[in-house]
Amino acid sequence: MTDPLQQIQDKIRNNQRISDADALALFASNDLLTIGSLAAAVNQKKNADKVYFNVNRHINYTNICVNQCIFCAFSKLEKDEEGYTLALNDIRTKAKEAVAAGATEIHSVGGLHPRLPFNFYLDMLRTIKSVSPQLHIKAFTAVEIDYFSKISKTSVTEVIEALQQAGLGSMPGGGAEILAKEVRDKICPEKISGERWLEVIEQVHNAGLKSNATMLFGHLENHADRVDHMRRLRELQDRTGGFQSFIPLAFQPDNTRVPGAKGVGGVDALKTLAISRIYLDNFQHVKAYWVMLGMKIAQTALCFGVNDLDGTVIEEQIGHDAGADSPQVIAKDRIISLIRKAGKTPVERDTLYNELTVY
Ligand code: V47
Ligand code: SF4
Repeated sequence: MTDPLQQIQDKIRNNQRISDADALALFASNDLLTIGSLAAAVNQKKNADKVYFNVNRHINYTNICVNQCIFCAFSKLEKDEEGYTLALNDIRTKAKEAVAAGATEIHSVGGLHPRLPFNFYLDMLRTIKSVSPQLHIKAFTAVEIDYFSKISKTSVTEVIEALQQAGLGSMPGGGAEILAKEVRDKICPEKISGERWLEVIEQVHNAGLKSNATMLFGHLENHADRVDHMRRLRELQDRTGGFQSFIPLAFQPDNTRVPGAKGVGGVDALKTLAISRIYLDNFQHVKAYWVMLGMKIAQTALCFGVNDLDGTVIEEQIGHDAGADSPQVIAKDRIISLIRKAGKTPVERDTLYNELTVY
């Protein structure tokens, strides 16, 4: 083991936080197996052998978006043939299908539509809740919350309160991308700033809602940008404790406008997941989102510090529009089997990590 890794190992053993320089040293190291075993040790202390998943369904209510993030193959303009907006009846049908399939969660995000009123989103939440009050709705990103505040001409606090009253249960972690301005200026210039993303999420947490945090990696960012991103999340988590899981999203390059984009290799994916597990000592969970990673890397990540495989998903669009070659849906039995074959204990959870069944 090389010296910097030895020092980091000592810190981990003594339950000390690793520094930004340590994280950069880990990114610079080619000793993937040592990094993985350090991350696995951190995770073992936090979560033992348990690996969580849930039964959920995605509903992307519209792909029409006023932003044009260059990494996004999902968004369309209103005039585009492939642009769509789901009617409330379609949303009701999808929620019913989800309940019939045993889902406990609806995960719902969409584009920033130029003409839908804020009431549409409130009606959508009420519609899903009318199908089953027990369904947990994890919906909207900080980007959307900021947009709703603009279109409704009300404060972020009022928007969050109205959404909560209509049935919002928590928020996913999207829209974070890479928080650094220099990268955002290139990949998503119209999107809210990294500072604004953090500010909105702080208000979400202060309102009592949990959220996740993502990091889109493998495009134009460098290792320092990734560490800067994680540092800002760690600082916010110290203040609010409102993040549940960290989700590194492997960039899918097809149909996007990222120059020279090649996608993420297995080594980079596993290293990034492992380093995030070591660095984010105040996050309980690190999730391998199999849609973007592929099932084989997602399963392997369970030996590299990851303790969550997200859910059954059903009808994923954002990653598949950008060429993800994972399936559209994965059966619960298959997730359980993949977790078992990694030598771990599968635990079906609800969105807030209450344990439903230990297999
Ligand atoms: O914010 C867009 C990303 C995110 C691409 O919180 C892309 O449980 C890869 O946030 N390649 C939305 N990623 C998805 C998301 C998410 C997914 C699963 C679970 C959770 C959770 C959250 O997808 C966007 C953006 O960062 N994205 N385009 C692409 N080409
Ligand atoms: Fe719009 Fe979100 Fe796609 Fe950006 S990532 S273009 S905000 S849907």
